[in-house]
Amino acid sequence: MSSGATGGFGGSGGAVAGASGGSNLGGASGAAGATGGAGGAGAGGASGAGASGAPGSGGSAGASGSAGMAGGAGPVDCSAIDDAWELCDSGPGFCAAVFDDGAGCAAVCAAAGLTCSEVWEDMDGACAPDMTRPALGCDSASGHDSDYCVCTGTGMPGSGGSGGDSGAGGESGEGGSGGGDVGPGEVLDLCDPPAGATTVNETIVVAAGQTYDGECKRFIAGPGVGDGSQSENQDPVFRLEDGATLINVVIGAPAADGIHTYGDATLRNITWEDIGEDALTIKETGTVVLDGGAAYQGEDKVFQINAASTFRLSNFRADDAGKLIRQNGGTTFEVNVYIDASDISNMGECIFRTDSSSSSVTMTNTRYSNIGDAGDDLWVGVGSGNITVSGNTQY
Ligand code: ADA
Ligand code: CA
Ligand code: CA
Repeated sequence: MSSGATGGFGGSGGAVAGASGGSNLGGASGAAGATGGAGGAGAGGASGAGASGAPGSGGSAGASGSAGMAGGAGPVDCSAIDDAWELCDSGPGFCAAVFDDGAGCAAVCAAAGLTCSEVWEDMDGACAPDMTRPALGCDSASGHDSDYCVCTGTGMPGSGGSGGDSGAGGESGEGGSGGGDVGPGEVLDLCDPPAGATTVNETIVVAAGQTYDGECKRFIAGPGVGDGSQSENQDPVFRLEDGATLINVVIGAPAADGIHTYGDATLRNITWEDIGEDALTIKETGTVVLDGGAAYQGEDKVFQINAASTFRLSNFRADDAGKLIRQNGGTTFEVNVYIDASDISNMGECIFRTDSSSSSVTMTNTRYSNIGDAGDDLWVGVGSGNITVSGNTQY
C-alpha cells in the first residue's frame, strides 16, 4: 500500500486491451524467446488473453506451450460496432475500433452495450492507436472526426475453456518478426473482476508444471497470510513452484507478500490493485515471465529479486511505487531484466536497482513518466555497460 494513495485502479496512462487468441503468444515479447509456444486456444469460449510481442522484438517459440488461457471475462459481441465503424480488434471483455464519422468513443462503445475505457488518436491508414501521441480521455468527446476506442465490458460469462494444446516446441529465438497487433505501451489488463473477493487464508500453491487460472477473480489475503503492510514476515497469496503458470488473477488489498516464485514461472494477466509488502518475489533461480497486467500503489518495491534469475516483463502497467524492480540489497549474483512494451509511472526512486555489477537491464518500447527525483532516474547501481534501451518514450 502506498502512503500517497494516488492513482487507484486504472490510474493514468494507457492500458489498452491486448489482442486475443492464444496463438498470438507465440513469438511473444522478449528477445530470446524463453517462453512462448502459447498453446492452442482453450476449448471453451474466451481463449488466450495473449498479447503478442512488440513488433520486431519477439523471439520465436520456446520449449513448450503453456496452457491456453481460458475463462475470465467472456466474449463480448462487437458486431454492432463492426457494422457501423471499423473494428480493429476484439477479445475477452473488449472491442477496439476506429470511428471516422465524429461519433465519439462513448457512442461507439454504447452501440455494443460496452463502456469506453480508453481513447487514443488513431494511426493514419491503420486500425490502430497512435501511441506516439498522448492518450485521450473517455470523459469528454474529443471532437475529432476519428479516434481509436477501447470498449470494455464483462460480456457473457466465460465458459472456462480447457487448457490449450501444448505448443510445438519452437527453437529458441533469434528475434523473428514478432509482432501482432499490440504495439508499444499497450498493456494487457483484461480482468474486470466482479465485486467482492476470495479470501486466501492459506497460501495457494501452484505445483510444479501446473497452471492455475484465477478466472479474473479478486483474491485478498486473510489475516493469517498478511496485512499488506511493510512487515517482512508475511506469506504470499500465491506460491509458484518450478514451471508453474498463473493466469488471470487480480490481487486486491490486503495483498500480503503477493506472489513468490521458485524456479521458472509464467504469469499472464496479473493485476495488483494495491501492492502489499511487495508484489512478486523471485525466491529461487529461474526465468520468470510476466506478460500482461498491472500493479498499483506500492509503498516501496513492486518486484523483488532474491536469486540469480532472468525476469521478463511485458505489456505491463505499473504506477505509484518506490521502485519497479529491486535485486535484494547487497547481493551480487546476476539478474537479467527485460522490460518490453510496458507503461511505468510515478516511481519514487527508479525502475531497477541492483548492487550487482553483473546484473543487466534491457528496456524496449516502453513508456515511462516521473521516475525518481529527476523524473528520469531509470536505474540505480546498474553498470553502464549493462543497460540496453530502445524505442522508449518519456511522457
Ligand atoms: C527486504 C529484506 C529482505 C527480504 C526482502 C523481501 O529487502 O531486507 O531480507 O525480506 O525485503 O523479499 O521482501
Ligand atoms: Ca521486502
Ligand atoms: Ca517481500
